[in-house]
Amino acid sequence: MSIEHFSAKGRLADTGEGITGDELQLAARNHGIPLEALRYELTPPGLHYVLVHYDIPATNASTWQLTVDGCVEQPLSFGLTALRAMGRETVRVTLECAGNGRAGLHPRPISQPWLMEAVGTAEWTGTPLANLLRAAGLREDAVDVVFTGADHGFERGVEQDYQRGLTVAEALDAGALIAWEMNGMPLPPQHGYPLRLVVPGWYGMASVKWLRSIEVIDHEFAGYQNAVAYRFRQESNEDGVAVTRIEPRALLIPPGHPDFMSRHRIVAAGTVTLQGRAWSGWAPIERVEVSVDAGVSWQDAKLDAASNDLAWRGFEYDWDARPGEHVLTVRAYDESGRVQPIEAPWNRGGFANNSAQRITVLVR
Ligand SMILES: Nc1nc2c(c(=O)[nH]1)N[C@H]1C(S)=C(S)[C@@H](COP(=O)(O)O)O[C@H]1N2
Ligand SMILES: [Mo]
Repeated sequence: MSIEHFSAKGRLADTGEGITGDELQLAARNHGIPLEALRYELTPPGLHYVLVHYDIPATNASTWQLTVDGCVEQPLSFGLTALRAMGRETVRVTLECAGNGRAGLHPRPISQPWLMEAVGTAEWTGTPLANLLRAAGLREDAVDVVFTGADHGFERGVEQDYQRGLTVAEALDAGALIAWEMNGMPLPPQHGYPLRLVVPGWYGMASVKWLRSIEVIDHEFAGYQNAVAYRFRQESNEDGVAVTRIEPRALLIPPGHPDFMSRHRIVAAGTVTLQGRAWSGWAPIERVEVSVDAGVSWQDAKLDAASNDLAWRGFEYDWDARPGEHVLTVRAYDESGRVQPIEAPWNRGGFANNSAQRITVLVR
């Protein structure tokens, strides 16, 4: 029996097929932000979403080494103390998993079954990646930069360390950080202790956790997570298009109180201040619209002051809630002209499904 036996290829759920045991197993490991925690501008670490492809590796900060080598003038190796001497910045970043929204697609790609909660915002402290690359000195033949984590596993039969590549231009210009702190504390194990990459504006897969190696190569990186996994495709045999930056999305903090099983909301009649947060990895948020009649009519929400361009922005809207059943929905616009769709187009990996959130509310 071979490794491929376990998961030869990605599968789509059959019509009407409920969440499978494999999906439940992933969902129980990889948790989302409880939507009420959108109330915190900075997500408390335990409430930030988590996505780990394999296992959280055993790591040791006191002996940790990060190497920078390949097409560089001077290969370098850093322990944590030496890395801290390379400069320190703190950046507030909203991270979102590229698979967020996957479980809402029809047909449903079988994988981590996110609804819409795979998001969080943290302040990451570390050294700018560009500092390290400049210290090592990029050679003329440098094309891509490959980031390798300490975690190891198998995916569709392919054995691998978790690795992602960026082009040299992306690595220098994206504002990426090699972070050792999250919200002023050492990284928690599940978020990459002791070191991780954070690539602001990009879907989470780019932000390699448990970072142990940065290798500059003279060709396009063809590793599994770039060339096979994170690509927009309609058919499994297509090359597809790389998944990169975060599409705009707005989420409401669900108002009132939930019904335990359905999570439908029960709200007292009167003025209800709806609040939420909106973000985009392409450009700052420009506008958020709210609909309290299932998308028939839309009103502008009031935006909070922007904290910075890389983190979500708060919004609110006063709703005159009348007795009866209502469907609330929101959508975000960014300054690049991107608008959040009511129904995002389908793709086989279930990536970037930013279809507008719908919340059913019973007003009493
Ligand atoms: N080494 C390593 N880095 C990784 C992953 C992983 O499985 N291994 N998962 C990626 C994915 S798909 C996402 S969405 C983010 C999640 O980051 P978080 O768990 O800190 O929210 O980490 C990314 N970095
Ligand atoms: Mo992800």
